Amino acid sequence: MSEKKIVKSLCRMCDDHCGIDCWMEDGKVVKIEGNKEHVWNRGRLCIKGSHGTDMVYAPDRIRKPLKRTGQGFVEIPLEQAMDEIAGKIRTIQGTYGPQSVGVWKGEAVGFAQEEELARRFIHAIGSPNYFSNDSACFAGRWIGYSLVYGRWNAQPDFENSRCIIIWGANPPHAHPNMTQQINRAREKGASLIVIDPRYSPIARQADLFVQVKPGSDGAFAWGLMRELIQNGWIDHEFIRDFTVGFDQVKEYAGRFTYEYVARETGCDAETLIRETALKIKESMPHTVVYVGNGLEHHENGINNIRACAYLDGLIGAVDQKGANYSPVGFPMKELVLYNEKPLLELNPVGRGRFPILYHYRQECHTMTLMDQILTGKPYPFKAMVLTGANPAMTNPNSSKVRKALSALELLVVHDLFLSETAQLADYILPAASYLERSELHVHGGYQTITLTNRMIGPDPGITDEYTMFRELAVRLGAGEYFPWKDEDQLNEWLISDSGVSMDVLRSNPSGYQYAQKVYEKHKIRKENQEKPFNTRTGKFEFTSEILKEYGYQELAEYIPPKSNTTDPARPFTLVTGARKVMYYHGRNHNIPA
Ligand SMILES: Nc1nc2c(c(=O)[nH]1)N[C@H]1C(S)=C(S)[C@@H](COP(=O)(O)OP(=O)(O)OC[C@H]3O[C@@H](n4cnc5c(=O)[nH]c(N)nc54)[C@H](O)[C@@H]3O)O[C@H]1N2
Ligand SMILES: Nc1nc2c(c(=O)[nH]1)N[C@H]1C(S)=C(S)[C@@H](COP(=O)(O)OP(=O)(O)OC[C@H]3O[C@@H](n4cnc5c(=O)[nH]c(N)nc54)[C@H](O)[C@@H]3O)O[C@H]1N2
Ligand code: SF4
Ligand SMILES: [Mo]
Repeated sequence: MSEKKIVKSLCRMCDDHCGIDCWMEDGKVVKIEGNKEHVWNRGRLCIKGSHGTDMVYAPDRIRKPLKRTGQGFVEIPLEQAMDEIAGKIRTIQGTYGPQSVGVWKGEAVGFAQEEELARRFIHAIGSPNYFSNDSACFAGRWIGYSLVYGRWNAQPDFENSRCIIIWGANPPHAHPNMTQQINRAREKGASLIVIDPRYSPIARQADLFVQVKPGSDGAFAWGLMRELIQNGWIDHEFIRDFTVGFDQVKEYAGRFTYEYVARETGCDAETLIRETALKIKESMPHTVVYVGNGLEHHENGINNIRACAYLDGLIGAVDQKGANYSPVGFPMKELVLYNEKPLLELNPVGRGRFPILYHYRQECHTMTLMDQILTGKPYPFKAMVLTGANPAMTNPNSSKVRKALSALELLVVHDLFLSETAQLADYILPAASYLERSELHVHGGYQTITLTNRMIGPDPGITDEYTMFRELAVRLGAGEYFPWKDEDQLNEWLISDSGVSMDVLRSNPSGYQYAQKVYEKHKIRKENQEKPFNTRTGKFEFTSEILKEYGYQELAEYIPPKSNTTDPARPFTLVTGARKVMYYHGRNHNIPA
């Protein structure tokens, strides 16, 4: 008789982590449905999620380690692959120095412990060179907001919002759950303003569509600030008690007249700034300003994002109901080794050129890496272990990326498929899919933690993220940093200071809410004589001393983008991104459905 059951877990076909019910029959997942009890997606799935089995059981999935030879790739046993890779890393580090090796985690294995494992591994073996997809993604937004807020973790509280500003994002294709939250707020009467060069799917639903030229968002944000300040539609109390640099903001905003903003953005600035400001005023402070990928993919992106972040402070929409809310984090133990082994003397790649990226994210710069590999300057870079990423497709200037990755003495790729990047590898290690791993995930906005379920495999030869790094670290003499037998033991250690046990997590497969929502925590911290914000001044920083120290402007200066030209021979600007719901960057193109 065949055994049938439903196992709960989280979808990982994208970073949204929807709750799923996996229908199992004889040890195989036969169907995936939405988990109605999970607070995040409440039973809904997108087309990627409901077709997860098509990826996990795809006929072209790599199931055995592959080694490049004169005759192409050949299958080898896992032990042999690990031994050979570790041997090569040891030789390369011996010849060129410990920093000649790096690790790269991609979007498929981002956040929480998987990202930290990559950081831990590379520091454990003596190199500071951690790279990720975030150089071309979230790092820009994270730094922009962190410069203003301190270490930023805010979540948009769309559902309680009265006014939603979607700025360079397209949730219907990129974030289905966010879209549902926006829809629920709209049903309760919230207004929606969309700022985008493109008449996007979300723009079609908006009350107000602000069509700006690419990269000119800073001008619109500053124009909006001028309008709010001139009308007095600002939160004087928040500004007085919790911010630094308001006088400079007021002065600088004065330059952003309707005429100037209209010229920069190409939109009817007077009407659109007035109408947007009015909607903000009517809903203050329950306004969410949500910034997406559209801003970080342009020149001066961080300052344009900072200007958007300023709006939160001006109108007091900080850690507020219906605004950007800063959840209480789950007290997970840290895997990173930045205190123990910072390795700054080894000159992390790109830190000299992009010191703020390193200062805020302890992350190296992927685009600079390509030049360093090709020139050997300032020092030789020879080996990379890459997991869950496909930079030959997703990093800018792909022909240069391919050239650089091909020039490495050792490229190891941990993936499910023979991606464009894996095709350049010396070794391909087959990776466990999300149904073959067990991890901890926090849904910040709901302050809920979920333990995912390893419900199948993995087959011998396939490794999960922890095992892959552990096997290499042990062979490289860094086993002391990977003492846990497997990812289950690791998970147990990660939550061991939290007061929440594995039993609690196992008995709450639809997520365990570890904290209640509390708004305006900066006020509570102030009363307790603690720093209200995690910035150097303890305030919401319109101006940044740290930037000044690194030789940058302390205010979020607007610099007109070079793409913004009046040259009639160059009337268009290329913007990329614009996701489709069924694809995920380079993924899913091999799935017929
Ligand atoms: N289905 C699917 N979902 C995904 C992904 C995927 O590949 N597929 N990727 C995931 C990842 S890693 C990320 S980071 C998120 C990204 O998700 P979002 O942040 O929502 O980004 P996009 O969907 O690319 O939408 C960006 C919007 O910005 C606009 N834009 C471009 N340039 C500018 C500009 O200068 N100013 C303004 N205001 N707008 C501009 C584009 O026209 C586009 O409508 O999506 C995630 N979700
Ligand atoms: N032109 C342009 N380029 C962009 C963007 C854009 O908008 N326009 N967006 C940028 C953004 S926001 C991002 S985040 C990056 C993303 O760039 P990448 O991080 O390179 O993301 P993916 O293309 O999704 O590559 C993920 C790889 O992981 C593999 N994979 C899938 N599941 C697993 C797993 O469970 N384990 C492991 N180990 N591997 C797995 C997949 O097969 C795939 O080869 O792209 C950036 N590049
Ligand atoms: S949005 Fe789709 S792909 Fe992303 S976690 Fe949810 S179901 Fe999976
Ligand atoms: Mo991204």
